[in-house]
Amino acid sequence: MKMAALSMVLVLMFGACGSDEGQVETVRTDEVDMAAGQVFDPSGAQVQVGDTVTFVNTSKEAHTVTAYGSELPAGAPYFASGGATSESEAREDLTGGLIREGESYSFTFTETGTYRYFCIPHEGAGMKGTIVVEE
Ligand SMILES: [Cu+2]
Repeated sequence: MKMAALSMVLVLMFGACGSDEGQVETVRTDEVDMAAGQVFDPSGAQVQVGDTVTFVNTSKEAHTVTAYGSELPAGAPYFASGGATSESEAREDLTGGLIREGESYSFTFTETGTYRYFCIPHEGAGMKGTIVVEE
């Protein structure tokens, strides 16, 4: 009986830290901070379709919220701070999308699926995030 309980715990532990590429650890929240250290916090957020996610810059640096255009769920509109309508447009107009200290950007997700996004100036530093929109 004790052994069975122990294996159960091990299975749960391995399940939780599975390194599947498509596996994203998400937190149920509609607020994502652009935090010190050039990170989105939480990097994985989960909301329901129709929810508005607000990205708040709690750091001293300016950031962008820029969707990876090629990874949008089918039928989902493109989103980026500054209002660019494509990833290339956002990349070309970097300053237009900047969110400064204390400012925020909100987007309402009307299609279910997994959205990956990044911060243009800090993409190389790994400042990326995922929004999972559930039914
Ligand atoms: Cu950034």
